[in-house]
Amino acid sequence: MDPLRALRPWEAPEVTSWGRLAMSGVDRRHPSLSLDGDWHFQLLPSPDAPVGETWSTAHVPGAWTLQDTDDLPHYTNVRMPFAEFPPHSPAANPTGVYERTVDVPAEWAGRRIVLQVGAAESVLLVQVDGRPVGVSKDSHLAAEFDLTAVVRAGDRAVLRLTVVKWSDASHLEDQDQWWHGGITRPVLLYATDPLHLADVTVLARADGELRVDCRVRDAAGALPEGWHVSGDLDGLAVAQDTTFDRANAEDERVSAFLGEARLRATVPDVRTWTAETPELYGLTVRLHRPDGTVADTSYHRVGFRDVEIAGRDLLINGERVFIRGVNRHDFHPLTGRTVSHDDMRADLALLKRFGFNAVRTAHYPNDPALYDIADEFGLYVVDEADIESHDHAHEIADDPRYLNAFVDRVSRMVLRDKNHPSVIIWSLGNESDYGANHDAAAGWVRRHDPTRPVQYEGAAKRGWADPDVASDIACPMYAPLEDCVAHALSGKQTKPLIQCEYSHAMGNSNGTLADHWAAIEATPGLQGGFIWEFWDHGILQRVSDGRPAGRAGAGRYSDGVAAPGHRWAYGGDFGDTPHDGAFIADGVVFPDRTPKPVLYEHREIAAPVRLESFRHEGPVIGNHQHFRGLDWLSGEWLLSLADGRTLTAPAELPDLRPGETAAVPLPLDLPDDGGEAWLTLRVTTARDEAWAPRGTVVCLPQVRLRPRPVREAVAVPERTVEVDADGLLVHPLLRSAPTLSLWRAPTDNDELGGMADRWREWGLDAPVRRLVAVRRDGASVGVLAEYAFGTAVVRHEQVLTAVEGGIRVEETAELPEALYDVARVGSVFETVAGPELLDWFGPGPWESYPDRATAPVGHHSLPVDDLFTPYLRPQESGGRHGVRHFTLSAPDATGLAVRLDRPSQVSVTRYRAADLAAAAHHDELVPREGCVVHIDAAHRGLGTASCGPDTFASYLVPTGTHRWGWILRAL
Ligand code: IPT
Repeated sequence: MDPLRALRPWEAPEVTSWGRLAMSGVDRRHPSLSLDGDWHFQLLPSPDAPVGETWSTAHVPGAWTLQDTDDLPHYTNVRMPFAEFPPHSPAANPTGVYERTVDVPAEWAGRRIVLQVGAAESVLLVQVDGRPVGVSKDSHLAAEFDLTAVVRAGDRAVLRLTVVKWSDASHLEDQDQWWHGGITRPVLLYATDPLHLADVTVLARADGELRVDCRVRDAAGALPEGWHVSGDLDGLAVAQDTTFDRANAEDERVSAFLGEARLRATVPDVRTWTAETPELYGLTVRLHRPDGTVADTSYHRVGFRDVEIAGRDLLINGERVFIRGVNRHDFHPLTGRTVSHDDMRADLALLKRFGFNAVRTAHYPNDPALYDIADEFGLYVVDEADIESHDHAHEIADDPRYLNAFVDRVSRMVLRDKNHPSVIIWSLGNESDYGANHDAAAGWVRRHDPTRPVQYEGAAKRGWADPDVASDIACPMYAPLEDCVAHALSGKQTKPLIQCEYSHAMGNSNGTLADHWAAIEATPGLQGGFIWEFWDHGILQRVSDGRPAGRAGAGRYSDGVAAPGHRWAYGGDFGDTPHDGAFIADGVVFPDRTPKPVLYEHREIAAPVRLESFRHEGPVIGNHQHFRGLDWLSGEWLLSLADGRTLTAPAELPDLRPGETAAVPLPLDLPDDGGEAWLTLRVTTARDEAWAPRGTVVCLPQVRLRPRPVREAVAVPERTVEVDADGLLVHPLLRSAPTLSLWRAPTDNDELGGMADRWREWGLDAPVRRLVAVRRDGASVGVLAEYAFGTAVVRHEQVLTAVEGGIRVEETAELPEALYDVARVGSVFETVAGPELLDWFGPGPWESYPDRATAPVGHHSLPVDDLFTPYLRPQESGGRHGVRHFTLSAPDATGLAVRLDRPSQVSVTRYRAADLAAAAHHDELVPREGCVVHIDAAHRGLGTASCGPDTFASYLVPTGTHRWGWILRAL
């Protein structure tokens, strides 16, 4: 047994590391010797098991749970996957032994040689040539070890990294995500001069003041007399601050073992950094030997900006900004927590394109690349420490054995990330109750970095305005909007109110997002929040053997859908128990980063340019940004008329400062005919941005120019309508006649919010129809039916009238009080096979529901198969809100046209609600040949009840009489 394992550090919470170097703000990832690639690998059943003779291979970086081992991914949310209480871990404890040889470059002779392991979960033990070197915990931050004494330049060394999956630290890493094991970020070696920069702290203020504090050490011992530092900021020389040196010398504060020096400069006419204007300067810090030669350098991209809280406002450079944020995990459907630089860039570019300006690194420090990219693209970051003790939160928050771990995890994050302008707030972690261990960590941060606020939801929970808790921000999760507004209006608010999590994106969700933002923008004291969350964490799984596809799965998905023979796995799909099912699929993007409809909704809600109104002199444009004008944008007018025409003209965007509005001339004439009319301003990027090519849509603000005429005149009766013995419409275009529907395939919100259970109890999913009477009256047939839903009965009447070219359907349904909250009231029918394309006039083109309906009204066209959104667990999907009329056509232009009396919720898919409700994954669904069409008089909002508030009362389906009418014609 090796000595490190004999010490059993995996059950010693007070041991956070041994032999590990201090974290610092000097980024050593480049240049370096990469040790990524295939390593010899063994997976032991426990850390006590002997290492055997037989080795396989494992790729580094990468979790072993996704690399053909028998230890598969396991998903739990709150509960721990094992029964042992903290600080204990189970006896069956997968332990990976990674081994490889390393040729230490000969030119490193005389240099200080350091090993960096980017991330390992949850305990890392390091040996070189059998000698113990170090131990580390804290699964989402790098660990560095000084190997100078144990390797020789020019020689070969055997490096062994042992990773123990379960430990005392697992109880601190109980985040809502898959459990994995292994080395998940890059491993590398680097070398420095013995005289080196141990830490660099950059402070760059919006007034152009630059201060760079350097800590210097010499591995040889005492620092040589005469060392000094210098800096260069984009060609501007940055000098060492002699006042600082004198004060240090007079105070005798520093010894010969710790050097401290400060660089200072004032940048004239500084270009400040904000999320809208991510201006960066390149700073090189040089450490010189007494003879002036350079011993070490550190490169930083510097953003000049201020963060402060004034009263109840969070200010960036003195401006109260809205925080349009999302929570982001490090995730990839093939590699788990290992995310490449390119993938991270694509993540953040997507967020920028959809109007986000902030990321919370839920719930641990993300890969270091994320912060570089956030600096570059312009995103505010709430940087969160790797602490979530959800299942045993109360016990751990005050457990002194874990005190060290709390301070260690928070302080190491701050030390690593403090030089990033994007980081504006430190978060102490997530869902870990609130105890003395948090206060200790907060105390460390406040002393080390007084330039940024600290937040922690568990502390804020004790009182949003409480000055004594470790949170400068009131950062609740899933607080009802009315509570937030009431707090802001109470006169008692003392802190900015920014929800750390809101609007839970599980399945077909995020209802009322626009209502939230209307309130936030209208209520001083409310500043925004972070949507939960970015990713659906579906792991690509082979259906044949149930194993993760791993890196071999590359390319086996597109447009959010797994290729045949594959599916997106969620909790339970790997035989993992206990598990929390599809709760892991709750993001605004699919596992392959395909945007869900809510992203388009968000883009419009976050629009930097808006159409405020239309006056007789023309549309009024407003600049809703905080820091910049509109010169980075181009515009185009689209005038959509109900008669099918869309007129276009280039738009000149006015020169507006933030907050300003101006009326502009409209270079288009509104025709007298054409009915309802909508004016859209199509806003795109005017030039290439780091996150989007020129021409990328930024937003589509819209105003209505002319309302809808009251109702289209009914055409003359010309013949009779045919119904069968059950009173059901017989029509050559329909495979099944329109019948009453009160049900939808439950969304995740419907399921977890309890509505779906109630609907099943009421029998909404299995109505029993009874024909009551058929009455003929000239060209009309009146059909009265009763639908029994358990004990409740709904009377449904259809009056079918032959009109020119088709049939007019007028429907009435009387919903009794007993059915006080149903999914929908409307008709459902199925077409014959053939139609493949939906053309419609209404909001679009993306999916919309009554409480998620910001899409602009216009003429839209999509293949039927693309209307459906493949939410991971099949559920209600594909709806289009406010549809006025539509056609469903086959390639030969045959098909049907429907004109609705009122703008209505419509959906066209290949699935009956029951088909969707019966499936757990998409590979189980069999598309129908025809189209399943729903036309709803009323449709329930989506809300966010899977975690948080349900939709508002105004989006529920009322009881009483519902009337709707439509005309069906052949094309
Ligand atoms: C909250 C968690 O912070 C987050 O990790 C995630 O689990 C989210 O909810 C739901 O998906 S905690 C919840 C119990 C309120």
